[in-house]
Amino acid sequence: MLDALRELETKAQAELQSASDSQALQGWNQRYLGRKGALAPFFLQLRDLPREERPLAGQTLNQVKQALTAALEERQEALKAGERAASMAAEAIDVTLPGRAPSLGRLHPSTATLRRIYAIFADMGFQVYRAPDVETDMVNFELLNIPPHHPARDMWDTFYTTREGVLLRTHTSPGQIRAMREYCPEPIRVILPGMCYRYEQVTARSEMMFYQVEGLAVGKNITMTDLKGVMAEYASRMFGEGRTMRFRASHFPFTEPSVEVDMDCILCGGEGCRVCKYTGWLEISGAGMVHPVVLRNGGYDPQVYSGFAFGMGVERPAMLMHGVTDIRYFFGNDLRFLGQF
Ligand code: FA5
Repeated sequence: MLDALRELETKAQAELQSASDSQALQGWNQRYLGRKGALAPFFLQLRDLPREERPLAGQTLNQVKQALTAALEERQEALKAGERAASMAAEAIDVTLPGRAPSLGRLHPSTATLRRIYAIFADMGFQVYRAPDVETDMVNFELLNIPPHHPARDMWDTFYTTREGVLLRTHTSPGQIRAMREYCPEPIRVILPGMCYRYEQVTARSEMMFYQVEGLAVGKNITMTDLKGVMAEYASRMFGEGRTMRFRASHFPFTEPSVEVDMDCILCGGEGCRVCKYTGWLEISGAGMVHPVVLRNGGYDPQVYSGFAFGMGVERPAMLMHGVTDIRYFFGNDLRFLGQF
């Protein structure tokens, strides 16, 4: 029996070494160590051996069983390590390859321009006041001295909501009313940035949505001179030192007197070129002294208080500064354009 056992062990060990996957190992386990495996009959035979031979035979049988069990575990470990090494080799990552650069976001040119404008006016003591994009007809028009059927409504036509009297604001001027009603009777020095909407033909210079920045100063003894000084300071900081300013008579229902503020053309210095349409001047803002009716609608007594207001676009100066020829690029969402800033 002992010889047969040794022979079995040698055969089993040899077979184990040639088992090359877990399925083969399972088969081997069943064949030798399983309940109906090759070792099982030896245990039965033990009972039939003469009493004095049993201890040695039993001991040897247990040794062989333990040796085979240990060999199986060792082989399983070795196979697993081999499989791990193979999968690591197959899925290896070359850490020396250059990575994929994440595309970096950046500020939209309108946002960047707005931030420059905020900084300039902040230095002059103007704080930012936020007013809603969705407005009422009352605040967008009527309280700004533009009653129904006023001809000025034509050039400031907009998009209407399904709710009667609620619309998308055509300019940032309704924010004047909101700021005045909030601060009255305190003096005011604010800028009101935000998106405006117009129902009009979209062209290279006109969009149906664009940013404006409104300015409003209300207090005692505020005059046109203050407006002029603020506009000149803004133009010099935004477009370069020593700008020449020009005020042209104009009309807005919510200012009296009203002006268009021009500066000398930043490209030709006033000589005349294609950008300034050979006039030598560039328009930078509509402006004027706050109309007494508007002051009163904001809660201020026009006999005691006065103020100036201005409203300017944001994309048009950005076009000038960056040489952009078509305003439609700003909200066309084309990364080839946006990626240049
Ligand atoms: C107004 O909107 C007045 N509320 C400005 C104002 C405020 C005057 C306070 C007096 C006192 P206007 O419609 O001209 O004015 O627009 C002002 C600026 O907004 C323009 O100079 C231009 O830069 C910009 N803008 C107007 N319409 C468009 C448009 N369709 N696309 C792009 N920018 C526009």
